[in-house]
Amino acid sequence: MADMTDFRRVSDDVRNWGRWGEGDELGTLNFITTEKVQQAAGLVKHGKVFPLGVDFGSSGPQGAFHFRQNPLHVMTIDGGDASTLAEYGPSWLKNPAATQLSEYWTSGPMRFNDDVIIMPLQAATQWDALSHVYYEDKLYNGFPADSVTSLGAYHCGIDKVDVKGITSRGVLLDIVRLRGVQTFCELGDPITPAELDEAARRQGVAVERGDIVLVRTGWWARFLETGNGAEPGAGLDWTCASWLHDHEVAAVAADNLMVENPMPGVDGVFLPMHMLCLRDMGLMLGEYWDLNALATDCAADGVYEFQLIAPPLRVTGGVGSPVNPIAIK
Ligand code: UVW
Repeated sequence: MADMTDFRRVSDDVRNWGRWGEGDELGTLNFITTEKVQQAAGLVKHGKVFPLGVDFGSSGPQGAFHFRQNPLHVMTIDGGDASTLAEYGPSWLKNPAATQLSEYWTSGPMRFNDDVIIMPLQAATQWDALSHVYYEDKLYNGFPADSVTSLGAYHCGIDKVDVKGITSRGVLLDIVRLRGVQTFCELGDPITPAELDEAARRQGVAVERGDIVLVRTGWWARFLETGNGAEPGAGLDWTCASWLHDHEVAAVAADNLMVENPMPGVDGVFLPMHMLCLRDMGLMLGEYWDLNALATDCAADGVYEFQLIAPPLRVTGGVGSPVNPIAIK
């Protein structure tokens, strides 16, 4: 197994600090040029739309890890309020909200419902911002780790990438299909750089500079069958960080919970690929993306490239964001 010496050699190789300037907070999204956005838009041939986001609700994949919960969604105004106020009148509860709502609802037919959601930004389909993972007190581009405070990420927050959309050419690499497995790639053999190359070769697609690469491991399909959000499956081996670097990829996303393989490929190091991608390369990771319908269509028409549109929310100082990505062919 690799050790910290191997890890440090790779981290030196892939580090993009200073590549786009000392103040850069976009990282590899800099590979997405105006020409790239144009090229991606040109991939829309049929108007077929594939939403890649999963449900944000109580049946989501969280719960096994005690530090993350599924979204808590509650109604704050609903039809019951309208009926009760009509029956008991505005002063029944001595509540200024009730008084105000009755003013809206005394004349005319309009009623409305409101709701609130409380959730970790990492609960379901998401982008990891560059400030999500760090080591040795440094974020991407050498920004100090303590610039992420209780007020939010001063550097490398998700709000900093808004200028990029995020949109580019998306390429699906379907490892479920490559391995010929029934539903998902079980824990055991991590997905290697050679397999990414082989998937691209067999699918007849080239991974190019500025692409957003989507890797299908089948994990989400398995979760829909079992409801077990803690079941580990095969993810990208940590050496895939070098592959992503060499291909000058803009971002990578997968249908599983952490993109990378859960078993450490570097002795004693948890999430080495997160450390290399987010902190050293400045490459964002997307997790819990539902790639099933897109993969079915790609297998049917043999086209594994598309326009991908995946803007995060502008959460001020957020270290991640929910997203409902869309692939369009
Ligand atoms: C961690 O769990 C630290 O990261 P992620 O949610 O990106 O897998």
